[in-house]
Amino acid sequence: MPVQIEIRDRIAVVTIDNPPVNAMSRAVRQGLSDAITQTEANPEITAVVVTCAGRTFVAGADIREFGKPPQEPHLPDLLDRIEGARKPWIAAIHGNALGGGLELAMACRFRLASATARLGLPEVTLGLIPGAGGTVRLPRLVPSDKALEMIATGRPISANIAHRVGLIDAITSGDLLTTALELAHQADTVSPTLSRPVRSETSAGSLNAQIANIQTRTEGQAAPEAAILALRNALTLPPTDALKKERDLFLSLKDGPQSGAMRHIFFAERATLQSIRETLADPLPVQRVGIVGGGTMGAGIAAACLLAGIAVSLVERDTEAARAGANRVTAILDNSLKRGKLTKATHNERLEAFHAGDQLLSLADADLVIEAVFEDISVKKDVLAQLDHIVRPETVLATNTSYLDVSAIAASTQHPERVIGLHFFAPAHIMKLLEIVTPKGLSARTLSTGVTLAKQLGKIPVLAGVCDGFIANRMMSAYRREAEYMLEDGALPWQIDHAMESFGFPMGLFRMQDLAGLDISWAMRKRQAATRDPAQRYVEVGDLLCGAGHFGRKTGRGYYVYDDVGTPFPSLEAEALIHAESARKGIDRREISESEIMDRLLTAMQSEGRRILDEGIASSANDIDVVMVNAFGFPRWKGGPMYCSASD
Ligand code: T1G
Repeated sequence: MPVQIEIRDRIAVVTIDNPPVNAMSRAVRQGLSDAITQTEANPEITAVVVTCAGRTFVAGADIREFGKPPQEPHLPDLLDRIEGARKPWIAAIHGNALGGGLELAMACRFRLASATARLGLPEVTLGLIPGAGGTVRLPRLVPSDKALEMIATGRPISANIAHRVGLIDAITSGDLLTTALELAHQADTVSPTLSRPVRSETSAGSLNAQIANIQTRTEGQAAPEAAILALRNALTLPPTDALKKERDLFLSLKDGPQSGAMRHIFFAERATLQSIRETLADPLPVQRVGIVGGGTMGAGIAAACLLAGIAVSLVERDTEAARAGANRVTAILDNSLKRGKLTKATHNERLEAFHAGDQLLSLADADLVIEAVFEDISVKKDVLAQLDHIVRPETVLATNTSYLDVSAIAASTQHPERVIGLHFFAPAHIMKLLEIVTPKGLSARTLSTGVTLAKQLGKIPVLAGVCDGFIANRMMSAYRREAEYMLEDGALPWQIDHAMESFGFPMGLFRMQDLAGLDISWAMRKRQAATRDPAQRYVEVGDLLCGAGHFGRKTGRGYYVYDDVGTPFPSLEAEALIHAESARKGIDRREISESEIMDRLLTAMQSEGRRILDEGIASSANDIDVVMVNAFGFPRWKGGPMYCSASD
């Protein structure tokens, strides 16, 4: 039974036990319904404490039920019964109280949380809004600007902040249930949430400014707009009217395309290891990671490991480079401290676990070493050849290459079975995607160690076979090629970028290339020149820009020109060059609509995605969607290129 009742000293303790996250499934809702009936009918009981077994309070409705017709008892009705119960309910929260879980807690008379608990309404990240009273109860407990932020962004808050703003009534560092039982007798003194007035500290002006900011940042997304409307209703309408409108908004979003797409990505991000779950061997425990190369990537990877509590030894070619690398790493940790992501004590502890130097020998005791040196296969092979003689036989050797042949790199070492590709995305301590590239001969233990490290770092691991660009950069090359064809056919960079940004990409392709540096893809094209199919159409615009020294933002000029604060403006020189290339190739330029631009880009992504699947480079179409959403900002509310084609 997912809901148990136990009576202690006239207090009913209702425990929800539905692993792994105590999702509010139908069985749990039925169990709670029975608990309400029983506790109300028992004259011995004076109050009820609702708590959860396992690692967390209720983490929300059971998202897996959303694709099916809603089943009774419906959560809103259940929570109304709890709020109206004669015996006051007390929520004892640990772990995460999210979505329907926080809504349950807000329907209770009193909320107690452990100091490490987190509370939030993340429904917008699933293309939804709270559907069980969350938008109506929250502004009665916290100021409306905090309510708006929580509902419209989905970002959870800590127990400390929740206590400070009034979302919870008490925090405990002691035993949660014991404290809840002690406080249960106070619960009767607190009025039911819906009977309270909305908190009105926030002025209409600042709320409207906050709303405008949210609308700008979430343009094209239905859920944040609905969240704003639901909150406005909560602030202006009687609770019962606001609740009805909230439920209608929730149901319309739940059956809408954007929520379907976002739920697809939610589960796809958690299923990327589906194909190897049964075959994962015991991983090598990773307590200390060695990193060779302290540039942007090496330092970012070092910071990611330190932030995850893993000790790091970073090695550069000389002391000056080692110091520069160390400074990059400490700057990231200092920023995490400043942003409250680290306490001072943890910050110091992480710095103590970090060493930088110029001796590869210092990596002798590393459990896993990642090379993040210059993207040249001979340089990488040389580093791994030296490490072969320095590290322990079982130590895993990883390359961070973004497109080079990992099998060839592995084959150049004495123990290829322990070599793996770990392709991080810049900035490595922030980007969640990690491509795990699996060369020939990889041992099960090496793969399992790489996967376990990815999870320790809080990354989304996606398995990729060895090919030029693995999944991410190969997909990018495909739609970049199509975009460049359109430049010759009649479109201009800013038109293509606008089409992509209107579709939902945070930044268009040409602006992104200018930002990354046009010389990076130029180097790749020069490397591929010898093996390029001469029959394949080739666009020289990028090469000509680079040939003129225009590498994008870093040189002040690329497809765009940049003012001294980095604002991009269409480059007339690039436009003239594009027109000249069309003329040189005898192409009659024509208008290309934004819908055609997106159709051609999506088709290029889908065709390359199907080739990647046919070649076994990706395990599933879902993995390709996860890569595109997490590497290049494909809009989550569109689900990814493969999802788009499936739902067309
Ligand atoms: N429903 C069903 N399954 C869920 C789930 C949920 N809400 N949350 C997690 N899982 C599964 C997940 O798929 C995975 O399954 C396993 O649990 C562990 O998850 C009515 C309408 C809670 C922070 O959006 O954010 O309430 O892969 O790997 O890293 O108004 O899970 O093992 O088979 O993520 O420790 C609102 C979603 C729902 C929270 C834990 N709630 N979950 O992270 O574990 S809508 C959410 C999370 C709602 C109400 C509305 C995270 C987590 P498997 P995990 P984790």
